[in-house]
Amino acid sequence: MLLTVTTTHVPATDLGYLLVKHPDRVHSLALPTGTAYVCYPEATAQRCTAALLLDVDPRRLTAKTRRVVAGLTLGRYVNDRPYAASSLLAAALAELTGPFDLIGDVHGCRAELEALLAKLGWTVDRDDSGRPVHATHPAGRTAVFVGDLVDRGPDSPGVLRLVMGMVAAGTALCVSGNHEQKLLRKLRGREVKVSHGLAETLDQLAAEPPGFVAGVGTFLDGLISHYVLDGGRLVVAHAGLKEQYHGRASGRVRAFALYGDTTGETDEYGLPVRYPWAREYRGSATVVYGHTPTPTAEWVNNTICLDTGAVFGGALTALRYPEREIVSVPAAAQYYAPARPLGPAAREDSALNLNAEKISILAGHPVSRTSMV
Ligand SMILES: [Mn+2]
Repeated sequence: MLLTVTTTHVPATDLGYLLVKHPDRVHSLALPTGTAYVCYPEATAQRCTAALLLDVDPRRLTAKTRRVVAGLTLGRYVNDRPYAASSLLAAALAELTGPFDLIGDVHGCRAELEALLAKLGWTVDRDDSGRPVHATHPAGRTAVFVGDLVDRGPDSPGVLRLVMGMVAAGTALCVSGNHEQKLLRKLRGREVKVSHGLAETLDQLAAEPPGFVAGVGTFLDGLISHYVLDGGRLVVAHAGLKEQYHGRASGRVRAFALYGDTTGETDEYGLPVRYPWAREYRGSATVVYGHTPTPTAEWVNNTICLDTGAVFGGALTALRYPEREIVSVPAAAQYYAPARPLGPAAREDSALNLNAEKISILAGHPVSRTSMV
């Protein structure tokens, strides 16, 4: 985090007295979470700027909190990156009030993303080859992607190029989906199972220059797992987030945000069973997420899933916030066959499979059928 303060009150270097930090020196202070630096990029009698840089050391943060969490089967996948530092950023963004255009799981459907942005009133900028690289909205809206930009679809690099441009320019935010995490691990040389549409993304990235792929790695590594926006009234996480986790940082919070409330069980399609956290949600913050494809985006207790299965031939869906208006474009094709038919919305979900029923009885509360991971 970087904070700068500038004064033009002559003599401007009096700022140094005010901060008790000499303008000619670089000051550093060790903190429990990292190191704080204060320096002066400019210090003249007319104009003086002090800069505070907080360099968070994620290893120091995680070393304090790392412990074996019972039941956290995904722990080894989520404890390897600076989630705690990210959480500081998640909370720091709470002052962003929108308006937002929140966009569901794109999964490489670049043409549908372009169509959706156009329908929402965005103007897409292109490079010399005609590829979309940036977009702006005349009303200054901010796009928020709920993650799973990549895999299965026809043009994951094209989606990344556009979203990376928007994020870099500050017209979009993006949380990480589970597919971003898996792609990042693959790009970092880790052993991952090339499944669920990752092979398509890797093939597509192989046609891109190494510099672009390196940029993708940096982008994915910088994605945090949830945002708290609009003064705490809006929470965005790929798989949703229950109230007690909002603005919090831990491996368990991160696992929930990326993968949902998994039980460790799988259903008859080999897909993970998840607790229907949204049906029990009673929080005041609106929670917007994706991850579980449903035929239509529906409100469940002040939460909404925007994944309407574009890559499976459904639609790409956005939520205008604070208007709470749903905007959708149909997919031009079914790009990928779903592992099982698209399930009903959580509210209507009554057809529990055997595994889920068993767990429901054991756990003493209802369980939803799962869907694509
Ligand atoms: Mn997902």
